[in-house]
Amino acid sequence: MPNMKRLIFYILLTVLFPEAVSFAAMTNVYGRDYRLLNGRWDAIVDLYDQGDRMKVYENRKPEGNTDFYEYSFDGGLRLEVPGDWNSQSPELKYYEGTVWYARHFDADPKPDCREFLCFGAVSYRCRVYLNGREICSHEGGFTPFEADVTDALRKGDNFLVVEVNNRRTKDAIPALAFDWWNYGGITRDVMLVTVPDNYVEDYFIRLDKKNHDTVNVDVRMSQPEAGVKVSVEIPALGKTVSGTTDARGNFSTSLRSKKLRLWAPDAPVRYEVNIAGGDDSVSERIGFRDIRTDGTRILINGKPQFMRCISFHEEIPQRMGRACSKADAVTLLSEARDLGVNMIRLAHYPQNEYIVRLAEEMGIALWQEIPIWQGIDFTDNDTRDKAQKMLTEMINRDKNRCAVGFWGVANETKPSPERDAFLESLLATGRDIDTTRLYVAAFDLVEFDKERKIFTMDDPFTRNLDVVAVNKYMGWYHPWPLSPAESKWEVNTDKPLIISEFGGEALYGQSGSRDVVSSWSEDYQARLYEDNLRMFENIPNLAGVSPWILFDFRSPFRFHPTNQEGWNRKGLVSDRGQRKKAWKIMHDYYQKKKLEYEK
Ligand code: GCB
Repeated sequence: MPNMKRLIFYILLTVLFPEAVSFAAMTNVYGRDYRLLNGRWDAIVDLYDQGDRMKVYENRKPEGNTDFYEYSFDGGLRLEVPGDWNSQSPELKYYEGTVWYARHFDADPKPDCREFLCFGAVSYRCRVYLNGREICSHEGGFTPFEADVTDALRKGDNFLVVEVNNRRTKDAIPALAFDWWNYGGITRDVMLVTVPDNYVEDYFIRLDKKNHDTVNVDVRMSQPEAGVKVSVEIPALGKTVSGTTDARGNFSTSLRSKKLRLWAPDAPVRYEVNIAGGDDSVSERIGFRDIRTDGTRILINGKPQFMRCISFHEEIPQRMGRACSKADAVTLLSEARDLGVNMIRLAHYPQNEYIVRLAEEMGIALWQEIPIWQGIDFTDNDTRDKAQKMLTEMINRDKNRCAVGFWGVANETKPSPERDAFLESLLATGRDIDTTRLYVAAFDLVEFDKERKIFTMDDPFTRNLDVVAVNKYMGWYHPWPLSPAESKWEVNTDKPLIISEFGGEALYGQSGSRDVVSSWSEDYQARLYEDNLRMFENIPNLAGVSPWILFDFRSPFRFHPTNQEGWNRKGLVSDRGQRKKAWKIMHDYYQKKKLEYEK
């Protein structure tokens, strides 16, 4: 379509069908015709934010004898993409501010195709310039976004600049302080993706909630054009369904097969699914599973499950940097699997697709959340809009990943009318897109009721959730009011309850008293685990537990000069990969739970 016609078409599209263009990114970029723009990029560190004034994105070079520019991308710092900048140079370890990234790349745009620049994630906010022109901006450090660069892309050399800024602000998500490292940079893959003019922009393919031999299919083409042929094929089932789009470019249908086998943590079956629409086609492996609650139980495909969970940050401790590759995903997930888990809570933000896809392949269920982590300004409507966008971006990216069983909307928030309205809007946003997962949030409000001698929690918002989760650090932040065996719980007794965090710190190799918290010893941490596991026997609606955390992780919250040195030491595994004593206790507990539920 010539440029003018294309412009009119999109203006009309936006006016007539605003929702048709509201998707942030195309589904399944890794299934497309793409070229990675990873590698070493040139970089300028811009502490005082002067690059904008100098228009560094124009990349000007002196032409006449009187010209000069006080910047150049040539001959300076070079940074690896994907990657955080903090781990790439000692000067940048604590850096929070702006870095300009730049690189050249060659392109050969095809006729009748559209070209997109797709970013897996940039932390935290960015503006993208192609050949001197701003093409998009994005806020949010953990979700993907794309820019249609069909009109900006040149045959031959192109110059791409990304202004990245990771300064913490009150209105950001997360906000001013959080218990993990504020890594900045282009932290995930950058791709140039080529698709036909009218392409399969989005699809949602999942098991029907009632009939477990039926798969529901929604496909949306990028253009609102009726009569475009769409087909969805699952070769292993010998099934194809096809039809044509409606005036909005949508096609919905379902597919039945008595042979359909479901994905479950102990049997991670997935099927190759081919989606074709007009001249476009895209494929990927998709699994089908049902997850629901029944009273206080969580059922996967009708079978009660105890969620043997663990958390990790998207960080490789040995490198003190963000995890960003498939090899990193193997490192993190193989250690999780050895612990005996059937689920991971990806803390505290959407993690990269390598992790999500590999977990699914390995049969590990996932809880994925957005970083609504303490300190969020619930009175700010812009922050709420950002949260809704982040949630939408997360769900859209991973809605075809059956491993994801839980969408988390918040961690450790306190009741207030503003908080309630904010979180309710998130639940509404989520449920509008996806009703095939359980919605959960983690709270730290469980208190000991001295009169009744019982642990309780009063947060009416929890009624809106499918599953309630509680972070409770008995034996660490909270001394025991009673012995663990006497500690009874009465928290949201009508719903499944997950203990989403518990634990305490220990320095690997440090021995000390089993009774003294400040020994920071493996012995005290092991005792704390024994005590907590004992207490869990008194939680009638317990549907899963998740120790905090698998690996020691970098955190500016942790000042202790000898025991912490900038690390949160609650890991079951140290920053060097050594397993602490508590690891074995948790491992044995999970073996026992597995057998109990297999009976
Ligand atoms: C929490 C937070 C988690 C922290 C942890 C801790 O409750 O959810 O992000 O890292 O406590 O170690 O204090």
